[in-house]
Amino acid sequence: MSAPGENLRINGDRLWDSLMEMAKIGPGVAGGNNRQTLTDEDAEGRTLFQKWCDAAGLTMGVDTMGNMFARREGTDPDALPVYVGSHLDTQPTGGKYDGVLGVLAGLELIRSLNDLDIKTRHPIVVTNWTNEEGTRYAPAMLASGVFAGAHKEDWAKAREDADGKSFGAELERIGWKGDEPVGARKMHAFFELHIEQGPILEAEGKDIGVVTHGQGLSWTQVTITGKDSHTGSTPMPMRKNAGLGMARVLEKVEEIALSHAPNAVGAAGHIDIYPNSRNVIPGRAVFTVDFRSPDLDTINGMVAQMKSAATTICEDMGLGLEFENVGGFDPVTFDEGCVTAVRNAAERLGYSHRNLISGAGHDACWINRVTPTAMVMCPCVDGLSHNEAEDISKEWATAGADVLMHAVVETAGIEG
Ligand code: HGY
Ligand code: MN
Ligand code: MN
Repeated sequence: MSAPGENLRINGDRLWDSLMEMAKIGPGVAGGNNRQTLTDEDAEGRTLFQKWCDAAGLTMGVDTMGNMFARREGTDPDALPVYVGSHLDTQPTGGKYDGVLGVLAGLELIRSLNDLDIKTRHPIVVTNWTNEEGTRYAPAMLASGVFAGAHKEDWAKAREDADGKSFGAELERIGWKGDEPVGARKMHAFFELHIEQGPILEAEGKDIGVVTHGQGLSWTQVTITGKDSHTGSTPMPMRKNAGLGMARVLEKVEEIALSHAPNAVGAAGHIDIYPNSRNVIPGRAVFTVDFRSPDLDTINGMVAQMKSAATTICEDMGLGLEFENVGGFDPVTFDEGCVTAVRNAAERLGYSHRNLISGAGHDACWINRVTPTAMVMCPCVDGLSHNEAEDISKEWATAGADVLMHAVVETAGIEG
């Protein structure tokens, strides 16, 4: 495969302007974004992305899960396309760059190829995967998971949000249900640029993360039931306090994760308590335990330990207990050839780099099941993400997009 010209660089100012333009859609309350999947804000962001793709001469396809595919023709129309992209949906208190950088850097490399009138043999397709975050609709990476055959489409479309609105109904409502059968597209390779969402690259002064692996994750939804009763008049020994039961289980989650340090993490980010009234003993607690590790046995071991501890706690307290698996995927080893293309690109461009295991899950983790896949990462300030204060520099974004372009173009093959 021919390597692209040394002078091939993206337009960092134009990329940054596009990031700032997209960040205006679904603003948060502290400088970040709240552009949750299948909301009107998500629809607005999709429309802006579609407008930019039209202006770049791309042909847009949308599948029945709302995944967007913007195609730039190659010189060989029969060659399978090289895909590049990430997600435009955000956390409720999300940053401006998580996911968005990967989609808009994919668009920027197309814009730069257009500027330089560079053709590639394989077509290139820029992708926006629906519902990567998994906040409104669990699990995370839902639509890329359906695309990769990890989830059934009907099951995914039946997922409901906290207000009982289904994924399928909301996708129709915002007008982004496409007609392409999900998963029908075949790929030559897939590359995703993403902020690290951790502290390593910044701490080591590295420009680029060459992502060799991704942690696996398990999401177990735990429901503890006790008895609503008066916080004043109910004697302590008579209480069935589901909130207290949850607190004891969450202490155990922390202990279990720390017992598998340094390659394991655990917490509960989603917690609902009922009836959540100041003077009522909580009768029900529903929370999702998020365990992660690069090692599958460690993940499964932590889940088993948590279930055993929760069972003992609830038996001792006379509380009801239910478990439901609401998401997960195995640890990922990315494709050697694609990882090498990323590493070669960083070397060629003179960017400092190091191998990295992704702590967060990404659409690339599922797409790696159906095509050779790799990720490029750039640093983020203090490693902070899933927080409105998430921040990166234009230089980091530009370096990541330059490496993404070289890896994609090298894989797609420059023509003429
Ligand atoms: O949960 C994750 O790792 C991703 O940010 N959705
Ligand atoms: Mn993301
Ligand atoms: Mn995220």
